[in-house]
Amino acid sequence: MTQISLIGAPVDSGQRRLGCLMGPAAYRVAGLATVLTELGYPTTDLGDVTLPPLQPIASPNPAVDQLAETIAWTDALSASVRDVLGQGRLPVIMGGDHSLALGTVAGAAAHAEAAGRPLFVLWLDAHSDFHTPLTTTSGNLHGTPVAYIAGRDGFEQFPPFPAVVPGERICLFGIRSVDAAEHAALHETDIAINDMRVLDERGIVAPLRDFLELVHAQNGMLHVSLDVDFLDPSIAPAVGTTVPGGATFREAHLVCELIHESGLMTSLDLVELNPFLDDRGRTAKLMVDLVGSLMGKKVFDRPTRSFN
Ligand code: 4U7
Ligand code: MN
Ligand code: MN
Ligand code: MN
Repeated sequence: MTQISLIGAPVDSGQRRLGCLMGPAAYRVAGLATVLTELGYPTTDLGDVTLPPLQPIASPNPAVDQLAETIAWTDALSASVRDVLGQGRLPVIMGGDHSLALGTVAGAAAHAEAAGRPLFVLWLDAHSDFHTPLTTTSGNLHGTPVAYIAGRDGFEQFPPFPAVVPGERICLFGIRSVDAAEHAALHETDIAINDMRVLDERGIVAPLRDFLELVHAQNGMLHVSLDVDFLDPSIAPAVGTTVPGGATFREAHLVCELIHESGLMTSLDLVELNPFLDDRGRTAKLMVDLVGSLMGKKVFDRPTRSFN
């Protein structure tokens, strides 16, 4: 049975609305470890990663906010994720804003490279997060991790990304807010763009299976990065960057169930939960339920199609 390590990542430096740093505490209160244990996974909570005191770092783009903190989180979380994967365990990162993925995916990429396996990234999000520190106008670095992972220029102040993930191995899923600079840059890549228009037309199953089949065919590792704003704000209000028209309750569960059935996920980020904006914990509880589905909780046990 897979062993799980929960990593608390109270990252709040990637955007300006305070509160994401309470995310790890909210996941604990909502019972994440208990859900995993009840599903039969030996689960260890490693506690929260912390940062030493930092000196400010200036960016060539004056809009960029909290660069030193975000670089330090990148270093620290990359090391934690790499370490957990090296122990043969499944890291589940309890965020924290999405800038934490600069580090978590770097750690996964370093591990995959050492293991001689290709890393794939499934990005469940309303946004494409394809800015660089040079193109962002908001200055909020939570809008940049996909660009870092894909090896775009502009991250010279960050640790070099260990093994760039080619566009064919990245799948954006659920997006419905893409800035002009991101849109232009995405056109130059082979990243799979499953925006809501595509999902409305094809449904979520076919495009997701297409991607999971690629991962399976190449014996890949699969990092899943789940941004709360992937979900429709009517079911998941506790996020700073709500965008209407997101995944429904059942679409989100079905995505998670299909990922589980594939048996392919090797690391998971839970990001952008802002418990200060929640409605009696409902978003935190929904995220925990989705992790349940990702890890095999089902309504009814029946034989399922599998990729293995
Ligand atoms: B998230 C934005 F301008 N693109 O750069 C930006 F719309 O991790 C949003 O997906 C980024 O929540 C959202 O600030 C980052 C904006
Ligand atoms: Mn995001
Ligand atoms: Mn988002
Ligand atoms: Mn286009």
